[in-house]
Amino acid sequence: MRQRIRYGVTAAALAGVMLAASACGGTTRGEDDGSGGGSGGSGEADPDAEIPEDLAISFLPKQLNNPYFTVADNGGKEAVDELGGEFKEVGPSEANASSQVSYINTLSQQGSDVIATAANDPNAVCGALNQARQAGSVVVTFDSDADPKCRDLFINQATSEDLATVQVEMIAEQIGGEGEIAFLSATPNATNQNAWLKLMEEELATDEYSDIEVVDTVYGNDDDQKSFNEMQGLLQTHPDLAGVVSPTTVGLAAAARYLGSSDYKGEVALTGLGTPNQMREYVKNDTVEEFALWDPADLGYLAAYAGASQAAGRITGEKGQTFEAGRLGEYEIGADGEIVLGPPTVFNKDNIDDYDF
Ligand code: RAM
Repeated sequence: MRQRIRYGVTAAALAGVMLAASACGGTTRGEDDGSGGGSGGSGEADPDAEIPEDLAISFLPKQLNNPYFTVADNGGKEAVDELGGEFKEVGPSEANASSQVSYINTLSQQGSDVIATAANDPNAVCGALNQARQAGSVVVTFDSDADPKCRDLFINQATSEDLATVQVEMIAEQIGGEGEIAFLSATPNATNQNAWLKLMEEELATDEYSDIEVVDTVYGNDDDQKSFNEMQGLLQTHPDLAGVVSPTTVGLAAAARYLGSSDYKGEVALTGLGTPNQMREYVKNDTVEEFALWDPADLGYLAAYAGASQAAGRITGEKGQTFEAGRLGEYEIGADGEIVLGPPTVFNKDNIDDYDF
């Protein structure tokens, strides 16, 4: 077990740090020599603070064995290696609402300096995350946020509005602007998918899309077999279905597998968010025309740099602060501690072979 780093500061300064920390519900570990010092989200940032070499930076994805998170966490490892820290990846095998709680508790007990996690539920993880913060961890959510009260920073893959718009535009185009569509989502509690679903429904309710009707939303729970079965169920339940949007890499790949070997191939459009490596064969065999994603490795990489920067005191989570994220360059913190990676990429036959993740 890793020993917690103690603040090497005077009693008066320490009292100040603790006051600031208790006001915002979190503290971070500082450096032994007192040159860096931790910050709890409201203290002064020191952009020149050294990032300590031995930071323990742990990744806790929604679930292990999801290729998307394997790539994201490996991006995190790349950053941690560059920073000379200790990387760890732990996580549940299923993306249930409360499946991450015991992992958060263990990481906190082990003295992880940074916990980078994609929340399966915005609230179920809250108590454990806040306990970890009180014990000194910086909590960075990436991919899927927790309640902002329970984390320091959120690394969003793109703005939720951009992700909703790109998926609505793709499905509208692929079904010729009219017909019934359905959503095949991840888990019912996922913060990220729920945000995108809400915005997609709002966009589809505007005049521009008045000829498109959303007839169903089903949940594959980011489980391959359940997603496959749910796709089959959608097609059987709605004989007039023109298209399906699956805003999850697990759901989209499973749905494409079902669609590609069914009589619906070429009749029903399928799009959403997927990894190029999982979707390549379905794009090449004309099951799927176009889908979108960001680079998951960049997302993990940015999460690690952001967490390390906050643990070092370079940033405190305030809007407008900036930090260097290695090969990705400089990023700025937005409202509510949110940092946006960048716009999504659309993949189709023309460009899919340019990507390998
Ligand atoms: C799945 C997960 C993840 C989501 C991607 C698009 O891998 O649900 O949270 O961001 O799909």
